[in-house]
Amino acid sequence: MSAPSPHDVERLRRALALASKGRFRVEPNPPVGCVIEGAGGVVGEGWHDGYGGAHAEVRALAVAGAAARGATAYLSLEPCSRHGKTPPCVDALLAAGIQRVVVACHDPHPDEGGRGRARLEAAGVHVVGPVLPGEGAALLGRFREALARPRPWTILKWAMSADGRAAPLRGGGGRLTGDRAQAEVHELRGRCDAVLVGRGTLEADDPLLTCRLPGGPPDGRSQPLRVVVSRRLEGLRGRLLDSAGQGPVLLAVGRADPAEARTLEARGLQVLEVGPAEGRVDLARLLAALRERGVARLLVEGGARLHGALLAARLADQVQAWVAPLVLGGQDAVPAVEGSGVRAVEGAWRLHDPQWRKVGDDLVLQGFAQPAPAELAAV
Ligand code: AOF
Ligand code: ZN
Repeated sequence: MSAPSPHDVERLRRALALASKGRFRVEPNPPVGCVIEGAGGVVGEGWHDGYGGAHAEVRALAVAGAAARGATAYLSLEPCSRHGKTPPCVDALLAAGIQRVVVACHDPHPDEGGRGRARLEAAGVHVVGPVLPGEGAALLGRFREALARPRPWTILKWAMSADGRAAPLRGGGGRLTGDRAQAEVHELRGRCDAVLVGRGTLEADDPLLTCRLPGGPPDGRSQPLRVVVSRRLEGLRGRLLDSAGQGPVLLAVGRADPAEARTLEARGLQVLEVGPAEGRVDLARLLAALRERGVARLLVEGGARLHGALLAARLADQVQAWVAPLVLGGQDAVPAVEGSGVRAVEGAWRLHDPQWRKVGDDLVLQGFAQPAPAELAAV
């Protein structure tokens, strides 16, 4: 019995709904959902809930336990067959004794190409699908686009007062959000391959940019590569530059004086010359260089000018904006985003699929900085 039934389609739609719970948490990975159903009904559900974390199948199988033996797995995406940051889901499905797998769509990753399906079938598992290729692929547009781009998935994160200010004075930092917000930001750092700030933020906030959750980064991940972007190396200082022992630090500059670079490298810091564009660091080249170094997910933590420049250059993919219940006011307060901005509301950079959440006393707004590829096609 392997043809899809209306019941199969219903379960797959549930897997697709579960997949979307991973939105904003897994990109550039695809969001994936899984439902496991035995003879008596659903025994486990799961979704990919964090970049670098367990895949949907593994989480659903953990809920199902022994009840997965002989059961059907409904997947929004064909299961992976290769070792990435986690072991192949095909192995987990086989080890659990799953007998039938129903998939919504293929995995467009060039290293997959139907291998997951072939391995399952070779082991005697019935594989059905792709049953909902259109609905499944609609969830994958951003993943497919990110695969094809020579830069990381780039998340801009800022915190601001209720009146949209990031700091009361230029060069004067200070934390606006509460402890729960802070913990979420540390988790986000731990789920990114690199964290980037501009020189101004280094000087104003003196950040360490490490993930300081009690157990360290989640899922046994390493500390992110911490990156400072500046026109020049001269005069760069701060706790970050003394913290190479806590994780890698990269100083990305337009031009690097060779003697200065050697001194900094002797302190365990990495130096990267990116080359200037009109007197500033070429941000597209910086992001491409980070991608070449294996950075697939990048968090940008300011400052306001860097955020403005990345938005204007369409180099941002996701925005996470925290709003604290504070008012800073004043002419000299620093806005969350600077740069040349837009001339009229009609030209504003829209955040797509916006999601608002309350975290402690703070609000967090997340959205995608670019329209979904399907929306683009419809234009
Ligand atoms: C699955 N289930 O839940 C997801 C899959 O880097 P990794 O190890 O997280 O692997 C990411 C790749 O795995 C991604 O490129 C895509 O091909 C697949 N995504 N596969 O079986 C999941 N998220
Ligand atoms: Zn997998």
